[in-house]
Amino acid sequence: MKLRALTVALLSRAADEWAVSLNRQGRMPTYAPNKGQEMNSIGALLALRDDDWFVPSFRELGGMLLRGLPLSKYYLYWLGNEQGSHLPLDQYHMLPVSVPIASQTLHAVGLSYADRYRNRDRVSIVFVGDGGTSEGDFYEALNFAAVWNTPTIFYIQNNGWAISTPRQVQTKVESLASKAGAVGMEGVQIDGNDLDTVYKTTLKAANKARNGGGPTLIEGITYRLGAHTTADDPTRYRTDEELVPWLLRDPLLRLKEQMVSEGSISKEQLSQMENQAKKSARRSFEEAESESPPKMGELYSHLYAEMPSPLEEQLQERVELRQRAAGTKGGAK
Ligand SMILES: Cc1ncc(C[n+]2csc(CCOP(=O)(O)OP(=O)(O)O)c2C)c(N)n1
Repeated sequence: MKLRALTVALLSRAADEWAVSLNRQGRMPTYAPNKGQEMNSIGALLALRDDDWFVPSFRELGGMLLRGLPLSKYYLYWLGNEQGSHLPLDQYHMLPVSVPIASQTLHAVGLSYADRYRNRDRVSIVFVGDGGTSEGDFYEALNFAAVWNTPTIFYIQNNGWAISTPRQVQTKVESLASKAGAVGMEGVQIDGNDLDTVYKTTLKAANKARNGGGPTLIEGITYRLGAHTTADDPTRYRTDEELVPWLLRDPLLRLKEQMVSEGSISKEQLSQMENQAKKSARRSFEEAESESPPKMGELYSHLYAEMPSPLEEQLQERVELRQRAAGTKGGAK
C-alpha cells in the first residue's frame, strides 16, 4: 500500500510543481495546487473499492490518479478543455473536478441514496474544503445523508484557509468534525497528513456505511503548502512562522522518511522514482497541450442536454462580437 501511495504522491507533487512552472511560462492558465494535502485523497481512495463513488472537489489529484485517471486528462481540465471533464463513469466511478464550492456534497448524497435504494453495497466519498463547510449546500447534504442514512463519507480537507480567509474567521467551531453533531452524524477529526491514519479512518467509515450504518464526517487536518491557485499570492496574508512548521509536517516527506528508515525503499530508488515522476509529468502535459485548444462554443455546449434560450442568446452575442472584432481588424489593415 505504501509503495502505491508513494508512487502516486510523487507524481501528484511533480505534476503540481510542473503546472505552476508552466503557468509562469504562459502555458497553463490557472491551476490549483495540491502540494501538502496529497495524503488525504490518496489514503482515503486506497481504502475504497474501485466501484465506490468518488466525488472530488479540486484538490484531489492523488485520489484521481489512484483511480487510474491519466494525468494528461487532468491537465486538459486545467487547460479549459471539456474533455478533461469527460470521465466514463463505468471506468472511473468518479465525477469531474468541481469548483462551485460544496455543490458536489449534494451530488454525492444523491449517488449514495440511489445505491441504497437499489440495495447496492457501494459507498460514496465526497471531498470539500474547510471554507466549503460554511456553505448551505454542505449543511443540506449532511442533513439529508443523516436522515436518509445514506452510505456517504464526507471528507473535509481542512487546510486552514479558504483563499485568504482563515478557518477561525469563517466559523466559530474549533472542530469542523463537530458539525456532524448538528445532524446526528458521527464526526471524527484526524491527522490528514498521515497516510495510515487516513486509510484506517476511511476504511472504518466505509465498512460502517456498507453495512447500513450510515454516513460519517471525517475532518483531515492538513495544510496547503502552495498558493490557493496560481492567481494567488499567500505571502500577502500568511506568515513564514505559520508556514515553516507545516513544511516539516509535509506528508510526502513523512512517507519518504518512514519508508527509507524502515528499509522498504533505498534513497537511490527514491531518487529514481522522483525523476520518473518529473518526466511523466512533462510527457503528460505535452500530450494534453498537443490536443486542439477548446473552441468558444464548447463553453456553452456541455452544460445542458438542450441549451436553454438565455445561453443560446449569450453564445450568439459572443459570436457576433467576435465577428465584429474580426471585421474591425480587417478594416484597419
Ligand atoms: C459557490 C462558490 N462561491 C465562491 C467561489 C470562489 N472560491 C473558489 S475557491 C474558494 C475558497 C474555498 O476554500 P475551501 O473550501 O477551504 O477550499 P480550498 O480552496 O482551501 O481547498 C472560493 C470562495 C466558488 N468557487 N464557488
